[in-house]
Amino acid sequence: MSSRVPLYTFLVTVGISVLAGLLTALPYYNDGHPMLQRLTSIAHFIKSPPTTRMMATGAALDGATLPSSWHTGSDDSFHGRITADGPFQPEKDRYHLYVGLFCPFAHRANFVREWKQLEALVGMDVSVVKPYPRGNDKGWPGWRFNHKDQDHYEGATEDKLFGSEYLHEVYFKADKDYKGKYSVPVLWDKKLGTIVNNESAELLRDLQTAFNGLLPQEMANRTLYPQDQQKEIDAIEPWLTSNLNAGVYKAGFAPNQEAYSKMVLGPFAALNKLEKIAHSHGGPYLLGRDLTEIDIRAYATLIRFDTVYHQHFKCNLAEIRHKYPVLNNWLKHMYWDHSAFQNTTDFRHIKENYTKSMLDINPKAITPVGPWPNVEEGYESDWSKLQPGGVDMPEVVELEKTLG
Ligand SMILES: *[C@@H]1O[C@H](CO)[C@@H](O)[C@H](O)[C@H]1NC(C)=O
Ligand SMILES: *[C@@H]1O[C@H](CO)[C@@H](O)[C@H](O)[C@H]1NC(C)=O
Ligand SMILES: *[C@@H]1O[C@H](CO)[C@@H](O)[C@H](O)[C@H]1NC(C)=O
Ligand SMILES: CC(=O)N[C@H]1CO[C@H](CO)[C@@H](O)[C@@H]1O
Repeated sequence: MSSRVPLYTFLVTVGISVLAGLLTALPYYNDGHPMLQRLTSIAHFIKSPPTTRMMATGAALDGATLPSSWHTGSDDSFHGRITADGPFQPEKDRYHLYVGLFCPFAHRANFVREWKQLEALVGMDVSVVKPYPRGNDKGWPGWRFNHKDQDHYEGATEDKLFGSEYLHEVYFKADKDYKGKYSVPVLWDKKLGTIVNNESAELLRDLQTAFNGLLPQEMANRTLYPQDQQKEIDAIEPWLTSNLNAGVYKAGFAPNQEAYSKMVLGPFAALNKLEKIAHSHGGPYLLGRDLTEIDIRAYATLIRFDTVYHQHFKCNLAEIRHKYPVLNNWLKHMYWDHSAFQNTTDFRHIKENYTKSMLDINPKAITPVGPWPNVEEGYESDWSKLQPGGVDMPEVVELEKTLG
């Protein structure tokens, strides 16, 4: 018995090494087939050093203990928060943001970065992926950076931290066993060498306060979630998210006529309601005198509405500019008079992502030139002169009554 154990161990070790060697080659042949993706994650797991594997289960790393809630769940997402009691502490020059300028969800985090001047004040730089190609229908190999081996795309950047070619390389640096999507935004911690968070709603809320201790008082005072408006913000967010922010995608990606005809109502029911809410508050922001999360969430979808969703996602019951005078007036003001909005808005990235990478929707990948202009000019600062508009289609009006 005692002489067989070493032989047995030897054979098992050789077996595993050969298997690991074979699997190592797999990522390079991965075409996104579910079976290959599983094998690829196994390969990443076997190749990963023990510390990386431990990280995923919440073990100690660099003296910091990562909570198990940080990176968990069936979708493998990251939910870390920057807080003084760690492990992700607010520090200068410690964090880096990855975004795509096309993405309305990444737009939220990038907006806060600009608005709170986190680049200048705490050294939070940004890397920007190209808007296309993303890869096959399973998302492999995913978003690319500007890279010496690739065509340069204006407004995209290199991976400023690692010089990666693909965003998936960043995800695998955080977790070699990563099985989720390679989505933006991603907040990276240079000190612990891992992803803090990739959830845009959490980043929108957290980034606006996370670094307040390091900011000048005037900047620290800026909040998108003011105490006296939290109740109203919390009441609006669920229907706004589901019917508008995600609603345009539900219409655009509807698999058949029946689903589309139903889903196209949601965005307009939400816009009808938002138009009235904005009007009742009297401007200049959607909820009155202060900029709030609702402005950021609405902006990210509305700035893409006439330019993309109206034609590409067939959300064509109305354009913002023709049927929603209050929202259109607000949108002009946000875009033309607030550089944190304008600086984070790039219409070429936006239009080309949708129209050049979704070949089932737009097989010839021809990008429509209009509408002209992308955003109208001429803000009316006296909101009492505005009459709220909307879509009066009976099905939309019925749905609107059920929101909130
Ligand atoms: C965060 O990552 C998970 C796993 O890939 C993904 O399902 C989720 O959609 C991501 N969040 C965002 C906002 O992209
Ligand atoms: C910041 O907010 C506090 C509390 O509202 C206020 O007292 C203070 O004057 C503000 N500081 C600046 C610089 O805006
Ligand atoms: C927007 O970009 C301009 C030009 O680069 C810059 O001067 C301005 O400070 C930026 N705005 C914000 C809010 O960062
Ligand atoms: C924000 C957004 O809609 N991004 C899209 C860009 O294009 C890819 C397809 O290649 C979509 O999957 C993304 O959702």
